[in-house]
Amino acid sequence: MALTKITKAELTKRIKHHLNFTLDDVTDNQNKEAYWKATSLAINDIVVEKLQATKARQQSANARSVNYLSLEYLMGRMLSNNLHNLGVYEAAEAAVRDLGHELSDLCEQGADLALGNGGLGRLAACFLDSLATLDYAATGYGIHYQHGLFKQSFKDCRQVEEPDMWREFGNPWEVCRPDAAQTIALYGHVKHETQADGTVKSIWEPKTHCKGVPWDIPIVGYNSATVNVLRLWEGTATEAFDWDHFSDGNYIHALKDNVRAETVSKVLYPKDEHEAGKELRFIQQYFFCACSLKDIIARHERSQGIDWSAFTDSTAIQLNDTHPTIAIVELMRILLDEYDMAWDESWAICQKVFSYTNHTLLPEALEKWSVRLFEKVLPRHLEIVYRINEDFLNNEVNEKWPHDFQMRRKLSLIEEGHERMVRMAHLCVVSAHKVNGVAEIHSKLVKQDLFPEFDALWPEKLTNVTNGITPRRWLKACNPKLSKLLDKHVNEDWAKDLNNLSQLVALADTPKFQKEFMAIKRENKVELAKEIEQLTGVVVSPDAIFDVQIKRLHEYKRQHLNFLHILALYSRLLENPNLVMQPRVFIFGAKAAPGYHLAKEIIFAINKVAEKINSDQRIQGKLKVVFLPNYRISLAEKIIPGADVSEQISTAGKEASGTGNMKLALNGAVTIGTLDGANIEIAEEVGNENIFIFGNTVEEVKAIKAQGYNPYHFYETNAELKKILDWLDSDFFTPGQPYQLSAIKHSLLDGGDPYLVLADFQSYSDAHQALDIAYRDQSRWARMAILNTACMGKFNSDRSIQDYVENIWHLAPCAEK
Ligand code: 26Q
Repeated sequence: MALTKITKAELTKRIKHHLNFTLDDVTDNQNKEAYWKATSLAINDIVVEKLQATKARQQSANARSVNYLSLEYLMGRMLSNNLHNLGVYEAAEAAVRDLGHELSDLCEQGADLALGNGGLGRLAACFLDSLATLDYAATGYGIHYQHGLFKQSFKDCRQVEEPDMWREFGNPWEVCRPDAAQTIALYGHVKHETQADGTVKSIWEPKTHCKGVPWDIPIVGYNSATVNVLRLWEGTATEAFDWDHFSDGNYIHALKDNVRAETVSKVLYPKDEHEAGKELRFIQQYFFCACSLKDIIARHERSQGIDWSAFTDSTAIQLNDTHPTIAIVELMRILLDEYDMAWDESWAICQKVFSYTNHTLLPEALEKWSVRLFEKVLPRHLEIVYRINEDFLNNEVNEKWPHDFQMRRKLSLIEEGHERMVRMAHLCVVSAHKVNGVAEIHSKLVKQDLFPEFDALWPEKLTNVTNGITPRRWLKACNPKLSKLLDKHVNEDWAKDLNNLSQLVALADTPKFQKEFMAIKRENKVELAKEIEQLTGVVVSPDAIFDVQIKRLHEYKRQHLNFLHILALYSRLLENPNLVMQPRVFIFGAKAAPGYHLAKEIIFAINKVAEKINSDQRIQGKLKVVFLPNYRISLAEKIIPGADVSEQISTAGKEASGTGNMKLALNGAVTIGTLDGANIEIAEEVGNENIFIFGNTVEEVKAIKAQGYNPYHFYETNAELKKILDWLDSDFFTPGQPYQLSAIKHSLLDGGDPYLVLADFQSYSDAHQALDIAYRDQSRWARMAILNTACMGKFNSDRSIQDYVENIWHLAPCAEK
C-alpha cells in the first residue's frame, strides 16, 4: 500500500467529522482556516495509521537507522506536500470541492514551520522527505522553538523584525509525547573519587535540571510505505529543577547565572556572527543533543537490551554542521560515567556512530565556545574534551609530526589566545568516521584549505556529498502546471527518479514543446505578478524578464553586486531612454540577521532605489525592482515557478553549495552565476551554453587576495562604476538627505571590498548583456530553459541520501514486503 487508497466520499466524511467534533461545529462555510484544519486532521489520521505500521515494520526488521541531529528544520507548510506524497491530492481536491472550497486555497492556510534560517535548515527538511521516500528508517531531532525565524516587514524601506507565532492557531500535524520526556542536567561541579582499584572516577554533581518534552511531526514518504518522525524537544521545568539555589543567599545572582528551563526552547537564534558566544545558544545545543541521545539509547534498549556492539550496528548519528557537536561528548560521558565503560571502548563506539557535515569555509562562521563557558555549564564535558585532545595530540599528531609544537597548536581542539576556546569543528573531525562537504568544490576546499592536516592524517575521512532538493515540494507541489506538462511527456514517474526528466532533452528544439513550456512559464509569471502587486503595490509586466535573487542577506552572497548592476542599467536608461533591452523586473527576497548592520543597509538601499526607479516615467517601464517582504518557504514556492533568471553570484569559494540554485533551474530558470558551490555542477549538467558564468574563479580570487586587492583600482578605471558609486553619496535617491546610502560605497572602497564586488562587476555586467540578447531570441531562451529543467536529475535529494547511505550510514531500506 505505497499509494494510499481513499475515496472522495470517505475523505468528505472524515473532514466533516473533524469540522463537527474536533473543531466543534463549524457552521461558517467561509472559514477557510477551519476547513484547512479539518482537512489536515483528516489526512493526519491516515498518516498516523501509516506511521504505526512503519514503526512496527522497522522494529521487527531491527532496521539500522540514521538519527539526523539539526538545530534547524525549515519544513514550510505541510498539507499540500502530505497530500502529494500520499497520492491523495486529486481525491482531496474533489472532496474539498464538494464542501465548497478549492484545495489550493486551503493549502495556503496555516503558518510555515519556519524553524530554521536558510539552506541548512531546508536541506534537513528535504533529506527527511527523501529518507522516507526511499524507505530508510530515520529520525530527525531538533528543538520545538516557540518562535521560529522572525517575521520581516519594511517600514520606511528598513527591515523591521517581529516574533514568529507559528503555533498561534495550532499545528494539526504534531503530537505531544509527555510519556517520552527526558530530563537533563546542567551546571554544577565535578567531584573526583578514588576507587578501590586506585583509579579516579569523575562524578558530575549538576546544579540544575531541565526537562525536554518531545513533539512528533510525521514525515510522509512519496509513494512509499514509510512515515518517519521528526522529534522536536520543548523545554519545561521539572520537579527536579532546583529552585533552592534561588533562595540560598543571593537570589539575583542565582537568577543571572541560571537559565530558566522554559527559556531553552523559546526562540531560534538568527544566523548572526555578532551574536556568537551566547550562553543560551550553547544550552540549546546541549539540551537537544542530550534529550535526543537518551531517546536513541532508550529506543535501542527497548528492542535489544543494553548491548553496545548491537548499538553501533543499529545506529548512525549525523551532525548537521557543528551545532550538535556536544552530542559526541555527551555519548562519551554516558558510556564512561553511567555505564562504567572503559575509555577506549567508549571512544570506539563514538567514532563508529558519528559523522559530520560541514556547511561553511568562512573562518568567522566556524563555531568556537569559550573554555570558561564550557566549564561553567558542562564541567564534566570539558574534562572529556581535554582527554580527547590529549590522546589526539599525543598519539595521532605526535606519530605523524613528532615534537612539532606548531602542528600541535594548530590542530589542538583548544585554541590558545587571550581567551581559550574549544574548536567545535576540530572536535567533529577528530571524532567522526566521515566528514563531508556539500558540493564538489566545497569538499575539495575542505580538504585543501580548511583541514589539510586532518586530510593527511586520515585520507579516507573527508568526502563529498553534493546537496539536493526534493522534487516533490520543489516541482510537483509548487508548480502544478509544469508538472502536468512533464507527466504528459515523460514516461516514468519523474518525481521518484528525477533523471527521467532527461527525456525532455529530445524535445528542447521542438517548436511545439517550446511553446507549451514557455506558455506555462508565462502563466506562472502572471500569478507571480499578482503576488508582487499584492505584497508591494508595484505593477509588473509578465513580458519582462523576471530576474530573481532569493536567499539570506549576506555580503558574500553579494546582493549588493546585483544592486550595483541595477544602478548601472538605470543610469544607461536615463542616458538613453531608447536603449534596446528586454524589460526587466528584479525580484529580491531576503532576511538580514537583526544584528548585521551592513546587510540591513543593503535592504534599505535596494528599497530606496526601487521606489525611485518604479515611479520614474522616463524609463518607460523597462526596469522594475521589488523587494518582497518576509521571504520564507511558502513565498519561495510562489516565486520559483515564475522565475526566468536565477542569481547565484557569491564570491567564488564562499558559498558551500547553495540549493536555491537547484530549485530555480529545476523550474526552468536560467542561472547567472559564479563558479562557486553547486553552480559548477549545475554548469556541468546543463552545459556551458545554457548558463551565464562570470567572475573570478576560486584560484583567481586567491591570487587577487595574495597580490593585495585594491578596490580603488576598479573605481578609478571604470567610469560607469565610479558614477554609480558616487550616486550613493548624493541625494538622488533620498531627496534632501545625501549620504543615506553611503555605507555600501564605504564598505566597497575604504572597507576593502572583502568579497570582491568591484573586481567582478564588469564581468557580471557583460554576462547580463549576453543574457538580455539570449532572452530576446525566444526559441533560444526556451531551449535553454527546457534544458535546465531536463538536466537537474543529479540534484534530487534522493540521490544525496543514497550517497550518504552508501558511503556514510550503510542503511538498508525497510520497505513493505
Ligand atoms: C551560528 C551561531 C549562532 C547562531 C546561529 C548560527 C548559525 C545558524 C545557521 C550558523 C549557520 C547557520 C546556517 C548555515 C547555512 O544555512 N549554510 C548553508 O547550508 C546550505 C546547505 O548545505 C548550503 O547550500 C549553503 O551554501 C550554506 O551557506
